[in-house]
Amino acid sequence: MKKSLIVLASVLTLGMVSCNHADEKKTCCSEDKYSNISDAKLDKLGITDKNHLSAASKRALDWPERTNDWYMEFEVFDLKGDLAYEEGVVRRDPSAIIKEDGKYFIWYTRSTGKVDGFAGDIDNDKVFPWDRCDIWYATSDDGITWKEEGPAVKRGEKGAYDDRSVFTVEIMKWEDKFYLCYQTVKSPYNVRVKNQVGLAWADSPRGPWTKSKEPILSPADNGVWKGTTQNRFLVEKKGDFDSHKVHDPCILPFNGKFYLYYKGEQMGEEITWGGRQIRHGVAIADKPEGPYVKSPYNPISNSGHEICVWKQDGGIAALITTDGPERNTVQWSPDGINFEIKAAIKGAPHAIGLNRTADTKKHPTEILRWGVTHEYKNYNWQYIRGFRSRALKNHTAIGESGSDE
Ligand code: AAL
Repeated sequence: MKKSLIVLASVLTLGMVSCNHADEKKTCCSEDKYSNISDAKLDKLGITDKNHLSAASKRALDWPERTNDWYMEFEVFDLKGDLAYEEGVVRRDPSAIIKEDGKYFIWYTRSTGKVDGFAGDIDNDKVFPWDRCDIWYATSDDGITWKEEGPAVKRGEKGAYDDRSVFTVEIMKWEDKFYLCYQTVKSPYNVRVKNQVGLAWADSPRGPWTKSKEPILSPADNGVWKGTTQNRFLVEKKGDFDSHKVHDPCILPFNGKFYLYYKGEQMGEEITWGGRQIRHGVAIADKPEGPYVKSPYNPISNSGHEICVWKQDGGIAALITTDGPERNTVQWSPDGINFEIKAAIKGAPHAIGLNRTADTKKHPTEILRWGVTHEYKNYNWQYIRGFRSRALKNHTAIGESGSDE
């Protein structure tokens, strides 16, 4: 009996010893990667004791080295003329700004009338602010006072893929031709309706515009709804990140091809630890009119909302706003596909229309120094506003020396 107790005790002790060793080893090895931190890095991050690193300090040590070249802060302001706020009219989701014959041009979503929602008669009601819209355009001499010029692209005939609404437009100029890409919805506009992307082209920014006979981009078809109730959260299978809607299209000529960036909405969308499950994708074509082939690397973002992309330093830069854990970051990729975070910002205006006339060689965020955005007065009425941004290098008090750019 005594003997067996001794054996048991030794087994337990040995076990404890080996457990302790395992624990020690675990602690020692996970700390290993932080053991060679330079004093300069500790000093920069303000870390008190490298032998007692908090989880947050470890994350800070894991961050890649970054300059503050991509950091900026924004302010928004009212525009004048026809784009000043007007109750009863929805003007939203403006395109980028281009300059032709000495005038700035923008295109945008326009509709009138209040929002009824989905509870009533969807065949006659207006279900969203962007329902029953056409694409209009406006011009300006100074980017502040705008003249509304009229419709550019209207909804299609009954039965066409764009018969219910055309909205959220972007502009591209390529070899003296102008291309508008935009979202389309076909009636009936219920909560499960798929949204597609259409394209129109013209020889002048004032039109006339020729529309593509078919959409140039459609949602993935590998999601399966559960039942027939109009509920977009009920699914048998969610499918790809863009199984429900392809939105916010923007085409950039890049590396001899045409990169169509877009926002995907997924069937059975969830609220995650970063908010709405929204991600971006890209589809690539040899010609502006397509055919566009979705990249096998999609989704190329894990966050974001309206697409805001531009060519920068030989690659593509993106402003990621609104949804997801990486919202409010500026990102850049050398190949238009693999994006890394360059800056985390306080927030940014939504649905930005970039200033495509900017000299992007001046600064990585020069294209965002000014532009257009939209704002909700309330759910019925949205209007287009201007924004400015500034790069920020110092945080100084009034009268303190040191200045911002
Ligand atoms: C926008 C865009 C798309 C959505 C809606 C209108 O800002 O993301 O266009 O459909 O909101």
